[in-house]
Amino acid sequence: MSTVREVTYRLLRDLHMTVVFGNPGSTELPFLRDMPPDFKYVLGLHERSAAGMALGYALGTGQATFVNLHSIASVGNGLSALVDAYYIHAPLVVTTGQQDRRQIFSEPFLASRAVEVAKPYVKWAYEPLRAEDVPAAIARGYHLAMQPPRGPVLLSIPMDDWTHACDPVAARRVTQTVLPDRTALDAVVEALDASRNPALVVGAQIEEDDAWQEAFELAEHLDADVYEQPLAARWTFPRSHRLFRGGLLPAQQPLADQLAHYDTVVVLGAAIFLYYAYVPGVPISPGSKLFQVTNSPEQAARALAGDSIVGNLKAAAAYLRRHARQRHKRTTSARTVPASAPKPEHPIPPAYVFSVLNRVMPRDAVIAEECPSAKGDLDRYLVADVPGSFYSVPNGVLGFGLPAAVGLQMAHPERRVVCAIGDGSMQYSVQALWSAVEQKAPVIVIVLENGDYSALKGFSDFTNVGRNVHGMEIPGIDMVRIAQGYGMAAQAVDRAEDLEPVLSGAFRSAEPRLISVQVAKGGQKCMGMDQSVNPPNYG
Ligand SMILES: Cc1ncc(C[n+]2csc(CCOP(=O)(O)OP(=O)(O)O)c2C)c(N)n1
Repeated sequence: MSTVREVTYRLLRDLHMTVVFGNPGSTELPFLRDMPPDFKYVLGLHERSAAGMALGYALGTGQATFVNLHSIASVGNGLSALVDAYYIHAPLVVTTGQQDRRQIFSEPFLASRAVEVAKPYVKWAYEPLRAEDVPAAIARGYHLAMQPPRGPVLLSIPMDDWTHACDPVAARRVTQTVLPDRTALDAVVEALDASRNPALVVGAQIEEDDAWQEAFELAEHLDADVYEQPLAARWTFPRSHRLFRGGLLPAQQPLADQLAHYDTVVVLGAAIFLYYAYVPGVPISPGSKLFQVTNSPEQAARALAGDSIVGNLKAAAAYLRRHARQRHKRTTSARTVPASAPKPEHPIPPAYVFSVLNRVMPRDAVIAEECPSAKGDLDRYLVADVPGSFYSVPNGVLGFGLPAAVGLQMAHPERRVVCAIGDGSMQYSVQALWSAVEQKAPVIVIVLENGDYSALKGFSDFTNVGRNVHGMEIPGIDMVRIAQGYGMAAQAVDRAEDLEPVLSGAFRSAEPRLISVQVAKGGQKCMGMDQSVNPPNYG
């Protein structure tokens, strides 16, 4: 009879989870020993980086990714990656070692309560009651992780389980497409047919449900203006398209004002709505009919307004396109990058960095973004028109960008991944630089070095907290030497005229590279908002 370990490796192979991202400890060694040669182990030097790379890999491949973390450190160090995976709907099957069952009662060294800690941020957290249930639990976790809304699951596995005898577990097929209610969609069709000026809001789930083409065709069929959800974790509509109107602001009244002009608004695959700073108001103005199509029953239940339809985005968008009346094409011209190109000043404005990057990067480049105060500049100057081009922090927890970029690059060897990241953000998962080198993942890391936490200063200004706050400066970090210390080629740029040749050189090279650009401090606006939107006063 086979062992739990043997059955598990067979199952992982059958489920196509042969890349294992992890950081090992004594409680994981009985699983990790003698890994079959068709498996690949990707070492992260910290659980945040290991799980964060897995997250990028899962998003890039669209498949569940297997993660093996250490004991309670899985949720101690790795929890923020699980939080990211939960909010961005990344299918991760995370396993973590537990102490030996025969002594667990006495709470030995490395006893783990990971299951209890992880629960709010995973779709399922479980420690099997019997060793021989481990492979079946992994299969169950896989199917749950892959079922939209996708997300992480966590399994805690006692270290003595792997040698137990165990029956084989078949990799069953479980469907993942839940069709939306047609009668409910007919109500949306009716509203669209009666509408004078409809708008669509596109959200991250469009990529999750492989609905990019259907959403695009629906927008053209309706000739509707298209907005990106606030603080989009994924861009899901061609940025240069004539119907594209940019992102929604992440606060109640300003967002409602942006959409007030439309009599019908259909949100495809996003929350209603994702806010940041509290600005009192209404979710949607009384003159606009609001609908949401979402693959998440939970998101539908908590929407602040509108009628929600739960189900697959691809099917819903195709249905709406087939049944709603086609509208005449207005004469709107293609959206272009702002005509006034930013000037090459000193220190270099972030807007200038992104205008140059947009000029030199391949049109199918993948962007992993984590540059809080320069987010607006990136949004204005980078054009991405193909699916799977953009990923950003899903719930405000920094440390997402760099490991996600490495995982995305591993998933897309034929595309080039650029990580645009703040010098502060970089520190939360900096070890992923080493993994990029080890994996020969040619990610280009552009650090926006401004020596402070500009975004927090911007938030302080916006909310009238003022600037008398400790902990806002981070001088003296040498990103080039840190990258070189991890074995990555790196260079600094502090003159605007050097930027283009250095960036072009990075794209020509087939190696990972870090470019640290001395940029002007940001903080003029808070996620695109200034005092004109009536912010709260915490001063
Ligand atoms: C894990 C984590 N810790 C702290 C914060 C709070 N925070 C939000 S923005 C920010 C500043 C980030 O600095 P940097 O990456 O240099 O970007 P900048 O604000 O300068 O644009 C911080 C610390 C956070 N969001 N996540």
